[in-house]
Amino acid sequence: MRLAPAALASLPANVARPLYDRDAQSVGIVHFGIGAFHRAHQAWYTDAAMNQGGAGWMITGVSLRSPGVARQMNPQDGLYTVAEQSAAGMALRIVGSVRNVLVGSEEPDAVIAAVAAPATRIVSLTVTEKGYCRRADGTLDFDLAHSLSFYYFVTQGLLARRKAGLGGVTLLSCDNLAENGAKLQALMLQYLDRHEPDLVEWFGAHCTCPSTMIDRIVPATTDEDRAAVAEALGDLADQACVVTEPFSQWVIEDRFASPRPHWEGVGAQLVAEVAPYETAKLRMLNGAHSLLAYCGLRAGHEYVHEAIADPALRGLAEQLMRHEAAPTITPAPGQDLAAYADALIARFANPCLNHRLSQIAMDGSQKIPQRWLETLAHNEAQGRACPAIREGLGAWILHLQGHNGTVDDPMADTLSRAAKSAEPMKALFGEGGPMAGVWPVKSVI
Ligand code: CS2
Repeated sequence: MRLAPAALASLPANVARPLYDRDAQSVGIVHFGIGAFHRAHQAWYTDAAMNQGGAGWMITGVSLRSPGVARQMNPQDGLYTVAEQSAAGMALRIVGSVRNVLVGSEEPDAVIAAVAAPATRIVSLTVTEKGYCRRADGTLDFDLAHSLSFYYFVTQGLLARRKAGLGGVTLLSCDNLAENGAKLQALMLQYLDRHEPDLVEWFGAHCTCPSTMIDRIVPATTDEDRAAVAEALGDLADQACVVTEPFSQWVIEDRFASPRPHWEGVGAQLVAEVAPYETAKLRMLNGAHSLLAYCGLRAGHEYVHEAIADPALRGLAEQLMRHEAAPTITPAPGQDLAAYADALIARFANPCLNHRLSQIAMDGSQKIPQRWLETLAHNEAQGRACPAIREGLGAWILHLQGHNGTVDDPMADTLSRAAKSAEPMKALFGEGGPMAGVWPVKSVI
């Protein structure tokens, strides 16, 4: 038996399920990149908002290329389980906010129609750092941003909206980039300027791109996870389940072009200024994650909880968070960076979450600038050294040299070549190097 609407009534009593009539809801959100993170985060908040009575916020998910998630979710009518893992056990909730999943490469017209539908108010994204198709200097790479990118689908959908006399949408980036909203807006404008210059003004007048800080640790789902969830559901298979930690945070700049779900009623923070939260999260959480990933793999560990239990690595993570990243951040009123570091250490130590270091080690070229180089550049300007980040960069170079197996990164070939040269730091970060981008750092070369 497979999870489906008809199975909801017979689930074990401890499994929470949607409290709203799913069939009566229209789709209000089109989401690009419906991976495990979105399912445990934005879709989960949106489901909670509909549980509280909000209406019309079902989600059409889009995978640009891979049919995998569509094959998992569509036969289940979009239903899936969020399993929160902690020492207290597994807390299960069936999320009902996903209506369907479209695959861009298979049904491009349906994706465009979803963006163009009158009820669509929000187009959100978790396409990962590399999905924004940026060059090292931060500008749009037009060769990557082609007809199978979200830029194309969003643009075609917006053209149809304008033609039909409809309003714009809010474009909501939920990826780990600094100032993700402003970046998305700038990149989108570069795309429009090149491909649909007539739409630039309309876009400016009818669409907004708020920034967000998104946080929840969601390891890639494994077959063991699926087996454990199936058992907890009373022998019901769920191909789309996600396993995550109890903690979750979402800080959103309150600058929407159109109505939105009442996310603040279910734990999200709607604020005027996201930057202090986003900066702390990227430089402290993600910065420490990447450090644990490369140094942890070098030391022979497999998971985050193992790396943080290693005293030397824990010391490095503490050094990075408390003494290198925190001094570069101006906290918002009430934001306590020391307490934040304490909480992060405890979250990393969750032994019930098998978060692979190799998952975090992926796509270093896309992550390291906002996680480490920005911190390094700020400290450099103050004449302060960053020994933990230096150590991390050394471990990344080993990784690029093949120490941990195949390098998974869109720039793998160029990076590996530079890392194998006689002076790898110089070859990577020096003038003309692949990492000599928006955050030039001198102290490492
Ligand atoms: C991780 C993040 O994979 C990675 O690079 O650092 O996905 C991290 O788990 C999330 O940002 C936590 O919110």
